[in-house]
Amino acid sequence: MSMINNTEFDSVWLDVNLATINNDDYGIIENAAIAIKDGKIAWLGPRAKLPSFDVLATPTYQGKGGWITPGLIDCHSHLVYGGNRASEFEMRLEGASYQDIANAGGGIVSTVKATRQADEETLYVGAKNRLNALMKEGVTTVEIKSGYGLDTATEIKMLRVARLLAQHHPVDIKTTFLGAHALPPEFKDAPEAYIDLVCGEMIEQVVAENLADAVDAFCESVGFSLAQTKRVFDAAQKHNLPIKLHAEQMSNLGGSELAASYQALSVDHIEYLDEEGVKAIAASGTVAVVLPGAFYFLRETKLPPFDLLRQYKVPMAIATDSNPGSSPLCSLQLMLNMACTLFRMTPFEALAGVTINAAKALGISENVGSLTVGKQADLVLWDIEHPAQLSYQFGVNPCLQVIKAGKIVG
Ligand code: DI6
Ligand code: FE
Repeated sequence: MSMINNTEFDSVWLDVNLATINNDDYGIIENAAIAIKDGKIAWLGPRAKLPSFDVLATPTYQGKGGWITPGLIDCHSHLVYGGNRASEFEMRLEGASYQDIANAGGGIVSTVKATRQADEETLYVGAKNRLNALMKEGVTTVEIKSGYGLDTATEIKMLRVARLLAQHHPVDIKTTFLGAHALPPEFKDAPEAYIDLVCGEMIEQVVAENLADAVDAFCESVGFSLAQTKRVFDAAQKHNLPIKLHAEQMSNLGGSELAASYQALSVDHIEYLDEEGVKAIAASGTVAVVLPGAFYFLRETKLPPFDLLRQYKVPMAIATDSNPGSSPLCSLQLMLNMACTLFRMTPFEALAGVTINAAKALGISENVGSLTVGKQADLVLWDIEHPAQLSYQFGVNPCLQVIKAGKIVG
């Protein structure tokens, strides 16, 4: 606990317990208080040590013995898209695989068609509903990728919608340019020419309008090769954008090692990551983002290499991957539960995975992701008796209050 040099606070929460997520554990402070000034955490610690402040002038809230955690961070989503893929879901239940459908011209490409057709308003309304579902569960920061446009105009349209969502909601949105998500039909036999477009006109326009905070690619047999992915990374580097990668989801192409050599913020999915890959991302400080929703929805059976990730002390984050094809869901609380039930992560690993490590995966851990004096006051007050409860139960939303940059927003 520490203290800023004056005791003028904008607001104070009393009668709370804190899970600060600052250490290798929950960082629990029971019978605590937390004070906010200028949208930042100004003081936190045991209630008995709270400095005296002007009680009459300062809004003071009673947490009634609830728990405050950092605001949750969904560090990998595809919230903006047109249409839905329920019919493909039916096809998969009749025996077709995700790859079969993609190879037959469905999959990502079918969402591309719907996204190209949708106007900005339609995309905005669809994404807003999904964003609101996340926010109701205590999410205060969301990453949103493009990648269902696959032409310059539609990629730009998606990213503009993502930026617009941020303007109208009390949430921070980090945008990621994912032009190299799939090969669009018009480039069916010309993948290199498509990569030329991604690395040229597309990224240039995205950068010119300041629409992306990072660049991502899908390195996979149904996506792009290692060499093509490298070209995208070089373009990102040229424009000073950090990189992320969909890697080792269905096979091991060595994408994670390549990403590590570019100091990637994160590699995501990683079911097929091997020890060499784990060593590489450990050395580069890259976060392993695991996506239990996609694992569940595609009925995968191969688990990401958790023992190796732990052994090499790779930070692990968890996200929804919310998208119409492989993870059509908008609940980070469900991801906490699935991370534990399907991935056997501990409830603490799960909570760190949607707070401090998710912040690292977005390059914003200096500012959010833990309860730390000086960080932005993104907080959630929960009606729970212990933070493990956030992973344990699902379907009863225990979120009592959401505080974004010091303001109560939900
Ligand atoms: N991996 C995924 O799981 C999503 N994208 C990706 O690169 C799936 C996207 C989709 O099927 O629409
Ligand atoms: Fe994804």
